Amino acid sequence: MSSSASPSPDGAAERPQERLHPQEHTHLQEHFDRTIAKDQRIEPRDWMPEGYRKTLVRQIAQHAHSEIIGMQPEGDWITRAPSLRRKAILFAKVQDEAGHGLYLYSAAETLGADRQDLTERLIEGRQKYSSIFNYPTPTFADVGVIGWFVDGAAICNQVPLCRSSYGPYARAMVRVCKEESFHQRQGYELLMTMMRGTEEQRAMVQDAVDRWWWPSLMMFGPPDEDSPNSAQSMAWRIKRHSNDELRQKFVDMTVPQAEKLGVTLPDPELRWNEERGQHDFGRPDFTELMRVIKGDGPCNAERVGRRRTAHEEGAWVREAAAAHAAKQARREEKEHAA
Ligand code: BYC
Repeated sequence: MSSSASPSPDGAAERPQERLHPQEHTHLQEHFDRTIAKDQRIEPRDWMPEGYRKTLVRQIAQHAHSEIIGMQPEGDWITRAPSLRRKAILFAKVQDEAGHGLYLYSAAETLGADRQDLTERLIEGRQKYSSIFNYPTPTFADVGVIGWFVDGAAICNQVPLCRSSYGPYARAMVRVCKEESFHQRQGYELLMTMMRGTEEQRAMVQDAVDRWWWPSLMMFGPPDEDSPNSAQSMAWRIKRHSNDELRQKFVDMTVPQAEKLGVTLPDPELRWNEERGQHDFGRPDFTELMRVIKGDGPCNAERVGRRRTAHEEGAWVREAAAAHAAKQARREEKEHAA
């Protein structure tokens, strides 16, 4: 944590009270509002309302935590992948997720958050991560379905975030989305291969589809009428579409892909609505979403426990890196003085 900041309950370091003349504050607020209205970017050095900064730290930290926790369900299959090719692909994908987490923690740092502090908030259950990563991966078909559904949902949600009003977040999303597209295709290609295989493999794919469909729809968050953050986040252009709009987009994108693959999506209410030009679909069980978010999903304890162990076991690496950086700085100081 920087010396000019002190901890606040949400991980967004509290900035020292700015002693601004009320007129100056009004001027800065007007400039901020104009920048947002013109669809231009807010950058780290720009003045921003405290609520805007805290909302970004909340969303970006949650997003970073999701990428890091999200390595676990698929990572479990690296040692058991059925071929060298599948192992190499999965390795690359899980590594990409680590990279996404790191860009996102860096983006949160530009807002004054501290990475160590954010990690501690995650493992103490004070910050959230996506509900989707609290479901188990009992078969290799789960790896394919995560790529198809979860990365597909991530693309729907994150492509609009490339136009988010905060510069570092929007720019991180460009790279992340390119990689998510590759992830989605690898998942779909894996499922295509399995569907061309044996009866048992086809049944495995259908079973994974049945288990992941509803949790994937829940990834988009509560319905719009129960989403406390959406209105303000959309006014600030942090979020560009509502949770329900993105859920609809995902359904419309996925239905033809399911048909081509030869699987059935487990929703008896799913049908094309000619009038709306979109699919009608059933309502996800949002009480399950809330239960999982609160920590009571099938794998919450396992996921957070593993993250805690990894963090504790990595303490010596952080200490060694800090000692090396301090030594380097002392050497440079000496060289300057000489
Ligand atoms: N899970 O007012 P709302 C990936 C929380 S990584 C858990 O609608 P908001 C990938 C929400 O935080 C996928 N919590 O909130 C990685 C809020 O609680 P707080 C992650 C959820 O922020 C590896 C409360 O419920 N993607 O793709 O306007 C492998 C009320 O919700 C969930 C991102 O993080 C949930 N599903 O909208 C493969 C994308 N839904 O914080 C793939 C960026 C809601 O007020 N994030 N909550 O205590 C977003 O777009 C938005 O934060 C959300 C929620 C749409 C998720």
